[in-house]
Amino acid sequence: MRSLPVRILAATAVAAAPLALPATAWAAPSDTTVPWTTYQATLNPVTANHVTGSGKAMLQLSGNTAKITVTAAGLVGGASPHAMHIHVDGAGVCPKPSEAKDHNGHSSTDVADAMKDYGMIGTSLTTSGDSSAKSALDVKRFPAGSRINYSRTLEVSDDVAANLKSGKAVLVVHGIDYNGNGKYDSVLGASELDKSLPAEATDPALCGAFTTAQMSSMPAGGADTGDGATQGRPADSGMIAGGSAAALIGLGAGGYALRRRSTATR
Ligand SMILES: [Cu+2]
Repeated sequence: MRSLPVRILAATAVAAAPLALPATAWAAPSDTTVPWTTYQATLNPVTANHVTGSGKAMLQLSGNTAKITVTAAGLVGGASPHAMHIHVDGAGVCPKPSEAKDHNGHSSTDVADAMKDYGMIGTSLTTSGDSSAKSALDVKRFPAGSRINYSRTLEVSDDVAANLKSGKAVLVVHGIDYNGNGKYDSVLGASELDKSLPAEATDPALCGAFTTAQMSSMPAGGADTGDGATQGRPADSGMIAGGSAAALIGLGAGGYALRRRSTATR
């Protein structure tokens, strides 16, 4: 008579075990229901636009949620804003120097020239608020200055997610200094996107196509952890990133010193 309840209890315990035992592990499956995929892009200068800077981007995607970091150096400094977008639905490549056209008497590449290469704006990498194509040129909500250290988690459209997966997503940082006078002016005329802006403010400066990173999962610490696959050392410090960039573009010691000084005053 007494053994029956014991057996029932035992059976109950066994049945409950698969649910009860991995209690601490239950959090993990819900996190990985939609696994994170990591994409990275090396940002190269659009040389036709007299750009010498460089940078890199990393993006972790799960469903439509994207954690993205962008680091760059060697851009137009001061208060000059740099619109940044994920471009989609093009050929998934960056414009070549040979594709430059005449703009106001100067050979350069504007946004329209590069459209067939990297496509339309899919996501605006704003610092706050809306991040759709509607904010493409809302220059007050983009990073400004010669160096970019951007990090944000945002929602991307189905189209952007699909373009990332198919290798057609391209990161573009805009804003150039074609005539080297340290600011945006109308040397190349007005922007074809917004006549109230000089073309220098919207022409592409840095460009890189996203590719799937050579890693199965992100290490703890997330997107700001260096992956070792890009130039130089992990760029968790702006100075290190700047050093790599300066080395990449062959800046002399004088140029680097200048950059460090201007960074210190920001
Ligand atoms: Cu863009």
